[in-house]
Amino acid sequence: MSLFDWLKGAENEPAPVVDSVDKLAFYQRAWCPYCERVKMVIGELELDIRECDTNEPEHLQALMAGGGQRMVPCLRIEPEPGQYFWLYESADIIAYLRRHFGADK
Ligand SMILES: N[C@@H](CCC(=O)N[C@@H](CS)C(=O)NCC(=O)O)C(=O)O
Repeated sequence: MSLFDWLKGAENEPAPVVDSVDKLAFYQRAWCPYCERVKMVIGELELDIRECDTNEPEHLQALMAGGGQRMVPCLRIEPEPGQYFWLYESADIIAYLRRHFGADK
C-alpha cells in the first residue's frame, strides 16, 4: 500500500490466489531474520519458489519499481501474465503460503 492510500484510509487489497508456485517469486536478502522466517515455512511446505536476492541491483530495482518499497521479505504474485501483486510483511506472506499452498489448502 502506498503512503497516499494509507492516508486515505484505504483497505489492503487482498492478495490474489494463483494455482502454482511458478507464479511466485520471493524477494529476500541474506542476514534478514524476517526472510529466514519465511524461508523456514517455504522449506516446511516443500515449495519450490524462485528466490530473488535484492543484493543484486536488478532485483532491488524490480522490487522498488513494482512494490514501491525496498523492504524484504516480499512475495511477488503473478495472477495474470505480466501483472504483479507485491505482498510485504513476513506474517502476511506466511499466512498466504499456508492458506493457499499448505497441507489443508
Ligand atoms: N515487519 C516486516 C519487517 C521487515 C524488515 O524490517 N526487513 C528489513 C530487513 S531485515 C528491511 O528490509 N528493512 C528496510 C531496508 O533495509 O531498506 C516483516 O515482518 O516482514
